[in-house]
Amino acid sequence: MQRTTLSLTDVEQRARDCLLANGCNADNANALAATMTAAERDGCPSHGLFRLPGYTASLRSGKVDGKATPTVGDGAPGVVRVDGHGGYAPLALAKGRPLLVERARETGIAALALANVHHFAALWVETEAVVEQGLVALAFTSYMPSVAPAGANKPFFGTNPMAFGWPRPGQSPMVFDQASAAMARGEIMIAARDGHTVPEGGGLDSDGNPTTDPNAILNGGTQLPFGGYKGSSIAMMVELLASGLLGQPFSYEAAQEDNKDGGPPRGGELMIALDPARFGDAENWQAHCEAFFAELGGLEGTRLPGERRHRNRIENQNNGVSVPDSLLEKIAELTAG
Ligand code: NDP
Ligand code: PYC
Repeated sequence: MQRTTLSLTDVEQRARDCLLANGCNADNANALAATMTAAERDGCPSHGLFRLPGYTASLRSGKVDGKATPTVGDGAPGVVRVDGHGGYAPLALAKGRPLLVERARETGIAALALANVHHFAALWVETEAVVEQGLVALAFTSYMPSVAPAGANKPFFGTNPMAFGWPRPGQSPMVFDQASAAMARGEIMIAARDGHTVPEGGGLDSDGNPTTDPNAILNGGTQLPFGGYKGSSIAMMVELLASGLLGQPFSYEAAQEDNKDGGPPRGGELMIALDPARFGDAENWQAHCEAFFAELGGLEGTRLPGERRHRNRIENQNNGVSVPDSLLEKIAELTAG
């Protein structure tokens, strides 16, 4: 596959230009372009420019309002509610984050309840933004039916990621971010695009047989949860927290209302932020937890989640990122109209 190396500035500019040409206002285009660029920067291409054709499709079909202005309100002293008014999640997150952080510092724990948003991104982006303010953070969002619950062979749960972040003042925070599927759907789509197989355990074909063929999983088959019934329960928890709790569509309902344009469905996202100085070890939590990370890191073969990303970040900020030419051509076409 032919590829071209782009600076991160160039990545962000191409994303922004394409979104502006297809109906986003500047606020939404900037927030989405920054989110995709962060993914490219950290070596997570399945949630980088790869998502731009889907975002564009959802603007062109009118499913998503690229000019939406999210509004921030109170659900309770510790619950910040943001209505995305049918726009994309990144701008709604940016609008709600300052109050989430303020409330978590005031009360020790606060939640951000995002409604009426379209989420198509990696969750670590918003999780890290809260953790960088010195808070512990969790994030959950649902998707559209992609994953068979334990015991079933048809998709019902979304790929339903959850992220968890821990602040490490003075150094990169620890953030893990994982689908409750064995693999994110984006990774399976990239394997299909590039003609690769996927690891065993990723999915079933349309007859319910295990397969490593990404096309068989994507076209009539199903993805599987990670770790069997344990991942299945996590996927169910994410549906309940990100959809049921917030009055937003479950994955199966999101699919029923979706126009199948290839862009993100409407749904919700829950973030929870905790102030680590308010739970019993105000003086020593940081040193105590750093000692824990040191013990963990001392075991041969281990690394912390997020370390790969932070290594990529340094490398890619200096040297740029390599993007398939076929994707760049598609983006140029979409930008031209
Ligand atoms: P991965 O399985 O690639 O990675 C999951 C986590 O495990 C990462 O935090 C990763 O850190 C960490 N990790 C990987 N290997 C190790 C290791 N050897 N030791 C310690 N930690 C490790 O991610 P997924 O395929 O599950 O998900 C990819 C992305 O897809 C996520 O960003 C997710 O938010 C996104 N997604 C979004 C959805 C949406 O609806 N918006 C739906 C589903 C997924 P590191 O990055 O440093 O490797
Ligand atoms: O990779 O599973 C995925 C995904 C769904 C929505 C955004 N990413």
